[in-house]
Amino acid sequence: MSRQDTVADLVTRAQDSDPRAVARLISMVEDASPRLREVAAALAPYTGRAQVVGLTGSPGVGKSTSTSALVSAMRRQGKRVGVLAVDPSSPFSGGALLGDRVRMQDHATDSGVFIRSMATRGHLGGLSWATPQALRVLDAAGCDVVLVETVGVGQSEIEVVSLADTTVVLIAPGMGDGIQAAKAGILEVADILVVNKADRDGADQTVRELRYMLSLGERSTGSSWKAPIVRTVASRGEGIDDVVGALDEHRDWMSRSGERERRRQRRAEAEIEAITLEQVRTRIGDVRGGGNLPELAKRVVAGELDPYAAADELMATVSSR
Ligand SMILES: Nc1nc2c(ncn2[C@@H]2O[C@H](COP(=O)(O)OP(=O)(O)OP(=O)(O)O)[C@@H](O)[C@H]2O)c(=O)[nH]1
Ligand SMILES: [Mg+2]
Repeated sequence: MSRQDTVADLVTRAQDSDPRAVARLISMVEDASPRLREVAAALAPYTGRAQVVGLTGSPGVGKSTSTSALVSAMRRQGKRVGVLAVDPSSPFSGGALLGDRVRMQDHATDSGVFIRSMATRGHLGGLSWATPQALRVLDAAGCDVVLVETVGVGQSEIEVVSLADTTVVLIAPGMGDGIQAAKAGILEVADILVVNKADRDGADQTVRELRYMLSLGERSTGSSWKAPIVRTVASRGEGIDDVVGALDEHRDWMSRSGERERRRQRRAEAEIEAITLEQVRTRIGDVRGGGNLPELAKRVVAGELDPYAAADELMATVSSR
């Protein structure tokens, strides 16, 4: 693949499911290549088709195993599937992480599956910036479903929710995981709850706890969607068809109820906001290197100007560029 490939060529080839073109486009958006804008513009007409499914849950709960099993089940239905494994703690990117590579190797030679790991550490705003662009690439490449796996570390769970049409929260029996999830507000964002490792003791208890806690929450949400609780043994593929069924039901409900449009509208708003903030930061950075920031600061120190008024002046310079 030469550097001279035009963006339009890459997009055409991605649509013909050329994995190298897909990988190249994702790298371009991830590295904020100078051609990022061109890529975004070229992708825009082909996006909006894929169902974006976020999978989240504590480390080791079985997200990658479940993702891999879901890919197999969806491939049997003839769907094209994209997988984005987002690791907010890792600086490594590009190839799959070792463990995931092992779990995903069944799909490595399948031309209907695109798998990509992304590291978001060091990205300003974490998931909010690079991941939606990678999603657009997979969407434009004709994926029917894109599965986004994120390790559950606080904020990233909430971020994956804002990306997804459907959010799946995985919980393992015991360890008070269900209660922890309720405390962290994660149950509220779950469209589908999966109790994985149902081969372990305590699965019934966890399902009961979750059902009870969901019933408490139902009164306040007012939504006509009631999050189902599905039991799985992902490592043996058990219950995976039930998850696929729940995903299909949720997708249908989303389009019927208008919730899909509402979520996508919010998602686009958040995306525009993130890009704008990034641009403002960059321009303020430019201002720092020779603009009027030092002068404004002097006047604040001297008591001639309050910091809010100074910020207004700085914003005026930034936005007039
Ligand atoms: N007993 C049992 N083990 C499982 C099941 N599903 C996954 N595992 C095992 O649990 C371990 C962790 O699974 P992963 O799929 O890597 O979990 P993960 O949530 O992706 O982990 P991180 O990405 O590190 O957060 C692996 O050893 C799996 O084989 C299950 O249903 N039952
Ligand atoms: Mg994993």
